[in-house]
Amino acid sequence: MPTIKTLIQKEKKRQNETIDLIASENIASRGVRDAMGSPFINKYAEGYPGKRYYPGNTVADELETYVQDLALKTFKAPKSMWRVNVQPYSGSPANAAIYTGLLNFGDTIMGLSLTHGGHLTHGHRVSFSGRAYRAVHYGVGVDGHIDYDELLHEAKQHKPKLIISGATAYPRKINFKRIGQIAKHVGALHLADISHISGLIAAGEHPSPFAYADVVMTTMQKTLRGPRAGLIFARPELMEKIDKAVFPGLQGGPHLHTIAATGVALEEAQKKTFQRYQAQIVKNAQALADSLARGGFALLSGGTDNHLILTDVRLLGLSGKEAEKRLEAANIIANRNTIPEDPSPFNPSGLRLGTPSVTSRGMKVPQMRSIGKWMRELLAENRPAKEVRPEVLALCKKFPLN
Ligand code: DSN
Repeated sequence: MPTIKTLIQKEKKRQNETIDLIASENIASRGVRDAMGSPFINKYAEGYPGKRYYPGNTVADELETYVQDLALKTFKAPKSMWRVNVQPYSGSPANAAIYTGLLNFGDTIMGLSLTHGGHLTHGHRVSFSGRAYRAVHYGVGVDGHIDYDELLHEAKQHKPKLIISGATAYPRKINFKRIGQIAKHVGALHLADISHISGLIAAGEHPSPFAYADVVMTTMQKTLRGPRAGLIFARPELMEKIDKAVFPGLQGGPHLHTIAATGVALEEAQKKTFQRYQAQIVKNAQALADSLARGGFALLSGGTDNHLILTDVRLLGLSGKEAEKRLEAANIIANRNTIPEDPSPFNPSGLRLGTPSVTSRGMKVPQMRSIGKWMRELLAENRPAKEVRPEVLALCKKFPLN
């Protein structure tokens, strides 16, 4: 019979002995994890600083205000132009709050299609976002880059109320300026969902959308290396509606312990080491992409500008699922992912690889070359997983989790 304690030990061991290439995952610091277990977990604080529905919230007010300031500072968003809500439980609820706050049910929204690298909450038919709203999509062209001309064409045709930029499986820089201009041109609001690349943006490794968006949303747990949470930034005139949609519209009491952990991650983001970390994430992704391309892998868009790589494994005679399984047998974790030609997300032909987690462990370019070599051996040369696994374990041992 397991106990939670033994399961935690088991999961810790699994993570320590695994190379994690899931692009949305990372390793939260000890400080972030301590804040999650802090006494803030005991407190209810419905409402916002200075306007709570429960007593005993003087420290909670101080906490939430401080974390709001840190969030604005992290993204160099001037207080005169931006407000932030730090209460969303995660990215999907944050997007739900933005839509319900700013739109009416049935309004048209437009986002990157899921099979081209978007997100379920950007209007996919199985998500509330594709059911409560009329969703239209743009995609990537044959070169794997977002087709901005198609985006403009679709936007002119469908006149969406909201255009969403941002992706979960797009390896190139996003031209937020162009999307912002298109949104203005058709009278739409522009929501930049920067969940995947927010750490890179905070460190200047990817252009920022703040000058070109009306609303910016990010999760905290990906490149920002924080807890599972969401942040919504908005122009002051939009924020009141979004605040009301978060609470009392969709959520109850804020998770103050998570807000405290968000604050720890954002304090960490002010440090020089954070800048270096984000730059290394990109260097590592490019080194891994290079090693895979040399080994004959087909990379969507030919490479990467950010933290992730998308590879089409059909040329290796594999499905995404088979590739995922073979890697896992050798303790390398990467998720199967759709690529543009896939008819549905159920049996995709792609594999998504990301470097935030391995970079947090301290791995650099030489280690990326080893990972690229093992992937080649496992997926292209049929080397048995039991031969590769001891080599993977030896590398993991050199780079333990914090
Ligand atoms: N599940 C996240 C990802 O893997 O990109 C998005 O929500």
